[in-house]
Amino acid sequence: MSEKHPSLTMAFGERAKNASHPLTDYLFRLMELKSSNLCLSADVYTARELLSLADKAGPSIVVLKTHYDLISGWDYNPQTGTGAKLATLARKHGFLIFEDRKFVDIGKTVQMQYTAGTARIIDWAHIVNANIDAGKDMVRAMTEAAAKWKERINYEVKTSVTVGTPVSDQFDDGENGDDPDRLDPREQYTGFTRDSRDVDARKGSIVSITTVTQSFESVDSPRLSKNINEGDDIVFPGIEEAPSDRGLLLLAQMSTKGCLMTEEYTQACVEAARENKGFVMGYVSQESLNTAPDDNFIHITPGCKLPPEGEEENGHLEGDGLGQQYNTPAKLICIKGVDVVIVGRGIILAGDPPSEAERYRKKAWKAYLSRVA
Ligand code: 6AU
Repeated sequence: MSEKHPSLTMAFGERAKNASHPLTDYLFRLMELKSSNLCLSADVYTARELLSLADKAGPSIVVLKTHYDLISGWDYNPQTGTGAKLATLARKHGFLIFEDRKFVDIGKTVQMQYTAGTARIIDWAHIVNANIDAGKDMVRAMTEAAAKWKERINYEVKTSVTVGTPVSDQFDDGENGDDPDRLDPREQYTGFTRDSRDVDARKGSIVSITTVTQSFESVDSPRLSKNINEGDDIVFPGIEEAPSDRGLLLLAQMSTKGCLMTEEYTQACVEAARENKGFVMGYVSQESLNTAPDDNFIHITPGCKLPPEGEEENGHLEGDGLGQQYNTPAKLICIKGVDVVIVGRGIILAGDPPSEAERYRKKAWKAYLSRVA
């Protein structure tokens, strides 16, 4: 890490102006607005706890980090489920959602894990992260998947329904039956009603056909309009809604004892970030990796804890006994040069998590102010 890199002394508001990713620009401005560079790692057990914690700690944070797969009772409904509820809280309190999925696989598999399946992570998480052990092509695969998704959600679904008398070739069961696009409910669905008196339907006469055609119409709002219910559209004052762009953080270094990520691996992350600036926002790392003159990546850092209130801040912090190691916000932000600290158990296990989140917010912000002073 070069101590003199301009990103270490530049205010977040200034860095927003040079950001190559719309979400990084937004996040830097949000950080200035809320005087916060705190990410809460909401590693709790149930969806109810997650939503309650997000609502209560929301005012102190700029990023809420999830591990959706450790939450019991996660509701997958795209309109009313846990992801949609988190998105509502994110708009209300002004924070971004970061699903800590640590993707690592061949490009095609990762594209599917990111955009499809039960969780449809891309629909509700502004940010995800990836371990690029599989190689840099995986980052390109995710970049392409996110671009396709964005193209798609920027169009609102328009539905028209027609009912008509059938003509014989309209009910050839085999026709289009193998076309997967036809099965996508957002594109086209055709259903038909058989005469209910014919129980086995073999000789049934078709009395009506209902065709539901859905077309896409361009909309300006960055949000997924189909996910918004009445009363859920409160937006945090002082800044516009987050852009609909999606962003990636590369897991370049880990906080754990004996981590096997080599310097060569970390350097490959730096190259992948520079090659995919339109999608990669920055890194999950333990220090600043901005070295080229125009590097302006954001660094989000776990393994952060404060000693209990009133205790010496420069003393040694115990790990968790399972490999996790901790540093204070002051060390990570002022000495290591990272931008946002991620805190999980330091806040969650406190007697009063929202006020502990506020204590971390103040400490981390003070460290940032002294770095740029
Ligand atoms: O503050 P903690 O130790 O309770 O939680 C730290 C959180 C956990 C980890 O899965 C995550 O941060 N994490 C990561 C991430 C964010 O990718 C990388 C890493 O090197 N160390 C780490 O703890 O949810």
